[in-house]
Amino acid sequence: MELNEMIQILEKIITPKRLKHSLGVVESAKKLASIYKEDIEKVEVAALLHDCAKCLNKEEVLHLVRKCDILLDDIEKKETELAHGKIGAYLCKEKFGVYDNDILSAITYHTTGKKNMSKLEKIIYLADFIEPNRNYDGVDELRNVAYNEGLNEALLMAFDNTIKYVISIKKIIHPRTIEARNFLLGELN
Ligand code: DGI
Ligand code: FE
Ligand code: FE
Ligand code: FE
Repeated sequence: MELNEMIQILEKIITPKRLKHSLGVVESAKKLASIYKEDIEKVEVAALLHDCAKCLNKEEVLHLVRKCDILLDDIEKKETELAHGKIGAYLCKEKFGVYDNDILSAITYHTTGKKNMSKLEKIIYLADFIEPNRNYDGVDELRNVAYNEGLNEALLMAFDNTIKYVISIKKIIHPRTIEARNFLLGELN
């Protein structure tokens, strides 16, 4: 399927704002892919589709999970926001004809990260944080590190930001987020 056709389907299932964000992620992810030598076509598809399940509500998520044998852990069932990666990977196959396991994994883990991430997974995780429409304290520094210092250095900052944010709103930190950060510290030294 061509990217334009994917965009036409996305327009029906996510909001205009979410589509704008997704196109921003495509832009940032392509930039990272050219710096860090990753397959541009995989990066484009993963970035464009990463949030395809973001606009489903909790009922829709739980309905799909029951109907389609999608396995969520207890935390993902409780905080369904954390499930939009797994659901998104399912929709990639069902609605977009995307079966590439590298792409599906990058989408599955784009919210929590995981230990031992591939380059594609790291690029999608980071591009989600630094795309041009994002605006939060520290975003310019994160962009600078991502584009000029290294994927792992930027990724550690992104995990630290996320973990602090999740603590500040008193929500459960998914163990994958912690494992991702701890594993990364090993890769950095
Ligand atoms: O879908 P996006 O908004 O573009 O970005 P995302 O998929 O990275 O989701 C970000 C949200 O996920 C953000 O509100 C923080 C939340 N999040 C990330 N890791 C965790 C988490 N929320 C909880 N409760 N626990 C986590 O470990
Ligand atoms: Fe997301
Ligand atoms: Fe993210
Ligand atoms: Fe996103």
